[in-house]
Amino acid sequence: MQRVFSGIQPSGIPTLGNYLGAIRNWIKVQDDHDCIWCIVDLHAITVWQPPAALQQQSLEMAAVLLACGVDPARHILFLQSAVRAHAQLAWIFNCVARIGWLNRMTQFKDKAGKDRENASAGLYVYPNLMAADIHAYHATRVPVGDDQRQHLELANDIAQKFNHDYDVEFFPNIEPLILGPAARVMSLRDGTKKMSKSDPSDQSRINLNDDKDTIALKIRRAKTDPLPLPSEPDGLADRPEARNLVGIYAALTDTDHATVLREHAGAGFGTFKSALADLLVEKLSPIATETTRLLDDRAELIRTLKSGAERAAAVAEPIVAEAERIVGFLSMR
Ligand code: AQP
Repeated sequence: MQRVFSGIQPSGIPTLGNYLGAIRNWIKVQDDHDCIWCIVDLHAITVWQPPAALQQQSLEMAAVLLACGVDPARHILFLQSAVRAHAQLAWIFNCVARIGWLNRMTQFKDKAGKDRENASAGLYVYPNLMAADIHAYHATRVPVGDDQRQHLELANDIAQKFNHDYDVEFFPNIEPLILGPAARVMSLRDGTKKMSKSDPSDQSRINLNDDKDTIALKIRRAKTDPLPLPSEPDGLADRPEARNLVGIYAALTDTDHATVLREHAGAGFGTFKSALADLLVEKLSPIATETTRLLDDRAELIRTLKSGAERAAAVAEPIVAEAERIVGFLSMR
């Protein structure tokens, strides 16, 4: 079976965007892949996280992932900081990747914003750590959204340069795992901005632990325009907020924009939002309920993460030890 690696940052409660763009796909690939699911807290601190909040968010992330259907018995679920191999390999990759490559990464530009000089050095080398996350397990498949594609190409560039510089065939090529059309969910307050768990406005997103009244209220307040829904997807071209809500409906029902519009053409947003809120409650309420149940037993969550970290380390440590040997580090073992 191909080995899959994917990570999610514990930088807040995961959102509907994380669910439709990533987590839902994780569940789908578990049947026919050997999966390593990582809560990437090393990545999370590239942006300031209050320490107590980071601990709580890490546990909440574990609970949400389990509630969504991540299977910690057949696969591996763990916290990145618990497996030292990630940081060790990332340092080697910092020395392999070229500054010019990192300068081209659009996510750094987006996340650093205008105050680039004040961004952490960690945010800048984030793609090197992501490459290390994957290569530490010799994973060959990574489920990615469009926003991560550039990072995956960089991970392959790093592997090739490492193999070339040290004259080895050690790190394999990674291929993106494409699972149907990418579901990119946008902010409920601004249809041109992606929905993010760290957006300062809670109204901009649906959190996977929102209760049904909160979901209904957020959808009712979601920004829209005064026009009714068109009958064809072309009619959504200059209407980012309308397109976003239709896209969410389509993703939740496993259809496309055209199918949703055939059903709802001519409807005003009052009617459509109410149908969308009902659908969201139907799909997300079981996740929220199960998350709350899992969070009630903190000790069991920690046990699951500890067992995951031990199994992850058993895979990654020999691979990273071999990379260190290739580089020329003197072994003290
Ligand atoms: N709005 C989104 N639509 C579709 N997919 C999304 N993802 C994130 N937001 C959306 C996908 O979720 C996975 C995990 O993301 P992450 O936590 O590692 O980082 P991120 O992409 O930066 O997610 P956030 O929610 O925006 O986090 P913050 O606010 O901390 O920056 C990725 O596969 C991503 O594509």
